[in-house]
Amino acid sequence: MNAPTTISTQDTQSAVPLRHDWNRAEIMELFNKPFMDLVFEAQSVHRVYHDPNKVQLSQLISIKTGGCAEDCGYCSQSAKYKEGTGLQATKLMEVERVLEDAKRAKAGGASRYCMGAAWTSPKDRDLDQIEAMIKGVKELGLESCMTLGMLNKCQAERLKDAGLDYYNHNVDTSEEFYGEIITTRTYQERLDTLDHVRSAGINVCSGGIVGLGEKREDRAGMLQTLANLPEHPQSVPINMLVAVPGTPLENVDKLDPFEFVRTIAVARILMPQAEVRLSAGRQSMSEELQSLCFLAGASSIFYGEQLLTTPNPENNKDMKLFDKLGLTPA
Ligand code: SAM
Ligand code: DTB
Ligand code: SF4
Repeated sequence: MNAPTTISTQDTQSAVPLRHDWNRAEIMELFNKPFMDLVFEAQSVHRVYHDPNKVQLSQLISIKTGGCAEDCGYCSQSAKYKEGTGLQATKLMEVERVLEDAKRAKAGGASRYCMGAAWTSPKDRDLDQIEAMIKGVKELGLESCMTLGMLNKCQAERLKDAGLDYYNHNVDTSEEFYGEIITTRTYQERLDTLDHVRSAGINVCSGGIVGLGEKREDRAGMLQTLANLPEHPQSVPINMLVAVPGTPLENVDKLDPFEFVRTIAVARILMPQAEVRLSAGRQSMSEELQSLCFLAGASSIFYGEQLLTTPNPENNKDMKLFDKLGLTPA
């Protein structure tokens, strides 16, 4: 790692301990700081644990799209909103097609391949196919990540045995605001899945969405939940809502971009070691806004022209920005 010469990594890591006892007032105090102070603090913490000039690239694929029984108000894939969104549901993709796409992701420069399915939870009968995908992705020399909805203990252990590196399951927002967005599964059920993933020895990828119409207090609550887990998630995706026509949130007021940067900065300060991912929403962000996110401690992005069902910037556009900033992919 190319650590800055002014800071000795050994000494500074003990000065930035990993805490799991954050209270809401402390987190709100961070959010309420002058912007420059907050971003400076986040970048200082960032440099203790990360190379500030490297950004990790994760590429997504939707291995099973739409027709989902859940009612997440932001999501294009819920069967409840299919008349409005017009999204075509698909069956689980064949392993070979997934691996062809993974090869392209690897050739394009991604280091992690994230496979998402629009399920409440996987059916045991689908797991053989899922395991073959994990094994194939690993053989290509990519890190593997899955997001398949809720998992029980047994399913998490099967995925671990297949070699899965990361499992993504977001808390999405604060416990208080959660019921405004999703009614078909509880916050506690999400935390239970994270428990099963962690206990099985799979790295946890968990974050959420901002711009759902929540308050700053809710963004603080979401980060409080994540930071106070028994271990900080190894990856923390922070998504800016992609307002999809036909979903209940299509007309929600846009979040001020500076508030998005603040959310990244606070995530970085609370979870110093985690990969904080600048996730959905980059397609409508300026280069300057994305750069502020990197300055505030984002260490990873979703890469590739498609997220799950919505567009993402083209690879060459991202690489031009990396060149301008002197960033290199990790
Ligand atoms: N169905 C699985 C689940 O919900 O656990 C996995 C896939 S789901 C699409 C993964 C995450 O993507 C959601 O938890 C949410 O945080 C994020 N997401 C989904 N739709 C989004 C949107 N329109 N804008 C921003 N983030 C979104
Ligand atoms: C996450 O936190 N964001 C990704 C991934 N985990 C699965 C998904 C973003 C989806 C954005 C909307 C879409 O493309 O459907
Ligand atoms: Fe289904 Fe996941 Fe979309 Fe919720 S976020 S509706 S669980 S695909």
